[in-house]
Amino acid sequence: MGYILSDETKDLLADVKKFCDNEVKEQCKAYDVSGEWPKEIYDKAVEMGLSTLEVPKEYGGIGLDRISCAALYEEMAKADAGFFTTMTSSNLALKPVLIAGTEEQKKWACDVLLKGGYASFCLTEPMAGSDAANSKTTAVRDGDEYVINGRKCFITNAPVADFFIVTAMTDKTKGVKGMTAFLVSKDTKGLSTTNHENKMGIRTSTTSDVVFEDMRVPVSSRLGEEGTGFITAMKTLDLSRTFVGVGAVGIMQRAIDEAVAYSKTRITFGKPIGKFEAIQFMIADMEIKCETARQMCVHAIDLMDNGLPFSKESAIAKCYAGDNAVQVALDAIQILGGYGYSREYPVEKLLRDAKIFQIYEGTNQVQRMVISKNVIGKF
Ligand code: COS
Repeated sequence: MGYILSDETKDLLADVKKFCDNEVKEQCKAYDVSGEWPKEIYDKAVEMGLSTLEVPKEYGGIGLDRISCAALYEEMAKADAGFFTTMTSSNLALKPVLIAGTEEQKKWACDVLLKGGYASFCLTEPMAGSDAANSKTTAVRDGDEYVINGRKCFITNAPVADFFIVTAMTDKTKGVKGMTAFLVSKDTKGLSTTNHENKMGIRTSTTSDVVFEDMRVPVSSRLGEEGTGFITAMKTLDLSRTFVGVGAVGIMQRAIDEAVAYSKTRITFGKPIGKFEAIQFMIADMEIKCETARQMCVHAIDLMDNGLPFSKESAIAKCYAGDNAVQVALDAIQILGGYGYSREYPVEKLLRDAKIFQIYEGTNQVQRMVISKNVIGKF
């Protein structure tokens, strides 16, 4: 399946596959229609430790290596991309804590997740999406506290999160160097979630705005020094974008599996459509895209694991996988024809789910900015 795994991980993967096949894949169809957050599925997944794969061993987690995480995340996305999004988003929020936090902050955040909690990474604002530096959220120092005011939007897990990573401007005159990150507990006065998004896809994940109204947080909740928030956010996204690519690979693999199964049973002109070269070559092209994307993710992980620069490769993996997930889902719909367009069959959902992979954790236009900056450099 494209990853070289230890026997231990293969066993773990088999357990995750079993869980996804039996408890997620079919069940999520109804939740895709209702848009309801399937708490009972998530309770079981959290119980199994699927939301804390990346919590390091020194903080009580299993600290699974990145390739193993990729294999497991792909399996989750194959079952349901909203499920994958929910499971990976707490790890996204944990990354800035592990990058810039104190020992106390790391221990606290890991404990919250290990006890079954969720977390949200709050960078995006109504006027600061791709232009993340254009943040309007402010944090004003007042003695031993900061007073935070502002609004974040499109925040995954927000309605269920136990802690939030919040970026805010501590000094607007310094541009990106005036942004600071904070680790904020859900119980903090002045914090609320609102405007639950009714999304096109990944409907089993929950997404909302997060609002801060004169929210007071202690100085000890600051992640790193003042002014380091933007760089911490960028480092976080560099790490997480490869896993977004992995999620898109999961969608592609599911699309291929569905298209292959259909092509063996659907009879046209007296034989299964899989016997026609027109279909065989479409499936071959889908496989080329899927396996290429998977290996791009593997390559980015290899660079990370070896302490080499990986920002460009992570962006390439996310961008290529996201763009091709949309195309491969469209191809699966084409192979299923009218049935592919029907909500009774699973492939139209794959297209709706795939679309977000070109948008979240940096649009694919932003990925191209990152890639071109790395290739061309400053001049
Ligand atoms: N790692 C470390 N430092 C980084 C970095 C990275 N990956 N990316 C940028 N920086 C640094 C730069 O080196 C620069 O510092 P210096 O001025 O000291 O050289 C500083 O950060 C500003 O960088 P840059 O000028 O490239 O910033 P821009 O405002 O042009 O923004 C993009 C760059 C577009 C890449 C950034 O805003 C971005 O990623 N936007 C999308 C945000 C996103 O993914 N949102 C989704 C949220 S999660 S769903």
